[in-house]
Amino acid sequence: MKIILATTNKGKTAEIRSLLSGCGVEIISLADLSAVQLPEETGETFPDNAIAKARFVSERFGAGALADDSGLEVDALGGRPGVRSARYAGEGAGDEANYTKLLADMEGVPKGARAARFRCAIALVMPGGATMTFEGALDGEIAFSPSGANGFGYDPVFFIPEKGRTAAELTPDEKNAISHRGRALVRLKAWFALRHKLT
Ligand code: ITT
Repeated sequence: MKIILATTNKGKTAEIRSLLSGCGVEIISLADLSAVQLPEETGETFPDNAIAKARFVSERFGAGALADDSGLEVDALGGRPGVRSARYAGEGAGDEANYTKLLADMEGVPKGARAARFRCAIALVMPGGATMTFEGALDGEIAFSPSGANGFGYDPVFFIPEKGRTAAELTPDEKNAISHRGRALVRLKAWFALRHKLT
């Protein structure tokens, strides 16, 4: 079965391709097809946004498609930045601007009230429209200042109590083993593996 990945991000494509090897799926990157503009991420939830992107690509090419959406939810901020994580400090804002705004918004919030989680939703839309979503989360808390140089996004201010470090202080392998994206991908892989066994 051929599945188009609704991202032009080479890192994500390589990661998903290697994870799904042996499951009877051929992953095709959007970057290898004619240029398409993915729909704006206007949904209110991560699954909504992932489904919108996967459905768009599935209908456009008449094939199965996979898409993901992820972000950070902070309890003390009522779940923000949530689906607006990438543009929290404004359209086109960089990682540092986003986490600096987050730290400013969290000023005065004491340790013990700084719980947060990364969430990831992966949507699979089959030719004909059948749709499934797979989700993963990583619990942590917002640090008082950034530390660590690995990763991206909010990693330097996302402290993981079970590791005693921020996500930016983990190696890529350590992060992948516990991350929201890693966990959602494991669930997706289990579904493909079962399907492969049954067909
Ligand atoms: P796409 O082109 O694939 O949409 P993106 O950068 O928008 O790439 P996501 O939608 O997956 O990536 O993530 C949205 C934002 O959530 C991202 O810009 C980060 O700020 C934050 N985020 C998601 N996963 C993260 C992680 O593992 N570590 C740190 N920040 C993360």
